[in-house]
Amino acid sequence: MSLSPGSERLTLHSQSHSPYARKTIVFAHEAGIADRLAIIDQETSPTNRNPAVFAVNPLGKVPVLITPEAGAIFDSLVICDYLDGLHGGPRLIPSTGPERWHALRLHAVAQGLCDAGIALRWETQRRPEPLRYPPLQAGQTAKLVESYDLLEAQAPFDGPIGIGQIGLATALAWLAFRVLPDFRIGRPRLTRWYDAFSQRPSMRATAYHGETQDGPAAIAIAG
Ligand SMILES: N[C@@H](CCC(=O)N[C@@H](CS)C(=O)NCC(=O)O)C(=O)O
Repeated sequence: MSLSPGSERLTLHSQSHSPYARKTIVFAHEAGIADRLAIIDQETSPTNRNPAVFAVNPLGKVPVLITPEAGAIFDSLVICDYLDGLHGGPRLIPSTGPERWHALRLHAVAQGLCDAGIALRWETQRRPEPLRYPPLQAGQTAKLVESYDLLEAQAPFDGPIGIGQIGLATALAWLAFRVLPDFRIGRPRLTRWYDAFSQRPSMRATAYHGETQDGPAAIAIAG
């Protein structure tokens, strides 16, 4: 495929089961520039070092976008912000006004859902069983449930599609994919919105697959 000057492909270090990575790819689809991304799938875990990812991000996390003018950029919101400057359509991250703060706040809740969901998975599945701490599991679950309730009551679902909705849809899809606490029960408004958003071509083209690859559980509890 030949691309016009200034439209060279950009390498995205990604992961087929990362909600943060999927957000950036759905964002590119919604911006009409998905063909600009050359996606490289990476496995990452804090217990299983991936040197190729550490070479571009000292945090060892994906997504990372390699840009011609600024080198490797992360995290997912920064990548979305960069991608938003590559297309001529309406901004998906509003640049001013209340729309900006509503969109970024919704994005922040979505980001927090992913963070809490990952922390919960550590406490329920990923950490060796003797090292799990039930109060932490309960605390992370509470963050998910409180956020679902807030979204059901208040989320602004009727505006134009942007970073908030993209982040939320990819977060909820990941929570369902990992069978974490169900956001659907008792939340018809959130469920209706999610089911409709999930039918968008950007979501249908980017379904999650794959398993987390943690390192061997090397620690044994003494005693
Ligand atoms: N705040 C980051 C989070 C990125 C992140 O946690 N990515 C996970 C994959 S879902 C990762 O690479 N984790 C590896 C690690 O924690 O070492 C973002 O929004 O991009």
